[in-house]
Amino acid sequence: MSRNWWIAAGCLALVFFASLGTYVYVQEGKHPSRTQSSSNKTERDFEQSVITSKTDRVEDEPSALFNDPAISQAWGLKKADAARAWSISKGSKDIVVAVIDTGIDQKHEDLIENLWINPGETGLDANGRDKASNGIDDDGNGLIDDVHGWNYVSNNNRLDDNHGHGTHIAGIIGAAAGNKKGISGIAPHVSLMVLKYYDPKVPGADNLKNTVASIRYAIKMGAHIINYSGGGTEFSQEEYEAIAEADRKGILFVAAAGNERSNSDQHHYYPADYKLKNIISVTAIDPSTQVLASSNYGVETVDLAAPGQNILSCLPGNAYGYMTGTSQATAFVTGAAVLVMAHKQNFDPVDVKKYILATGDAQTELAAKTRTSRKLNLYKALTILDKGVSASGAVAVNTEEIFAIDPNEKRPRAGADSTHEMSSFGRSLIDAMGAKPKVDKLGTKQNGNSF
Ligand SMILES: [Ca+2]
Ligand SMILES: [Ca+2]
Ligand SMILES: [Ca+2]
Repeated sequence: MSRNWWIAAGCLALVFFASLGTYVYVQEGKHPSRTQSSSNKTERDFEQSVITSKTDRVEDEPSALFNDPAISQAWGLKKADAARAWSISKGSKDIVVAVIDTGIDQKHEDLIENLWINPGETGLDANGRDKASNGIDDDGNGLIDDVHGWNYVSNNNRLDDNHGHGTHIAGIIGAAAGNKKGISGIAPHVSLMVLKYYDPKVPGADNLKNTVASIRYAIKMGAHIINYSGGGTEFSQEEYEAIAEADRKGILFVAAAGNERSNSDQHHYYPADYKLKNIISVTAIDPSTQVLASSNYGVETVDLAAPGQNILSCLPGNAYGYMTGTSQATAFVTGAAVLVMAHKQNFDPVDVKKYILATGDAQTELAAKTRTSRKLNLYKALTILDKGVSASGAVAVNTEEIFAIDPNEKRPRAGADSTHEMSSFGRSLIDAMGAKPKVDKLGTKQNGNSF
């Protein structure tokens, strides 16, 4: 072999590896976004909520109900009538919510007491060592020391949140109340199972595959509700089947409608748009009940609206801050589902879904944006339940009962501003309820924007 041949071969190899290096670098630098490529069927991404401000302290404004200093800054809690709801239910540690997201700050002062604890990885093993850290898969589920959940990005039990999104979502659902720290979650009594499918520091991970694995874990390990504040435009048979399995196991799946600024009836967004009866698709509203310009909408595909603009919640490092998007709205509805499930045990997820949708406040602003024309109302979800549902969880035979107005609420006076009221349901909700309520029973009194 001639010397020239070796030189030529060496140059060729150099060019090849240099190109490969550039390719790998570009792949690693690429932020996963389903909008960039419709040909990549493996993409799932958390909603791009933006931290609009961040602080390690929160203003000291004690609440009459809870002593959490920042509670009065939470417009969404007021909008959803949380204070009155909490007089009925604050949730239950028995309700396990799987938060499939970017991880969590496990040491956050307002979250640490509400982390789910895997009973099979807790306590002492035969050698007197802590099962949570003994390096052994004590419960035989194939994962070592999965005490609070699992990191499917790095395939270990380290759940650190390198983005902030997952910690923020967890706080909205279940930050501790009455601890003189931070905020209160919608369901301050809850167990948060943490399943990490995305990490900005680990590029190239298969978000969809990690999502499906997370859903499977939640099913296997006994979650009651799955919160998924993310999605993508590609249908995935594996993801669909995992959520269908969750449905068969009685697990509610609350999904973000997405921040694509688009009509989901025309441009589907998954998993929110899978036609499965255990999924609630949630869009986001601002304090004036307008759906955010960034939020997806759809009178066929988006079920309900909930607060999603400038929502105060937890951030990594014992911090707090504001984020905006359908992710935040989704967490509100998940919190509501915890309250309903804790208040009425043995409820199946489809019942919980029906009640949360049916008891929302009907608003004209939402008629062209959602299936129900409604926004979340925590208090009504709990009080109307009391009137129409038996302790066994059987749904009231008379659906009018479900829609009945809370007798403690004042009706709007004649001549009062009623522009925010809806006089009838959208047809699709009636279909969803499986019965046709009388329209004249449905005039729902609104406090609207008076908070
Ligand atoms: Ca294990
Ligand atoms: Ca162990
Ligand atoms: Ca708190």
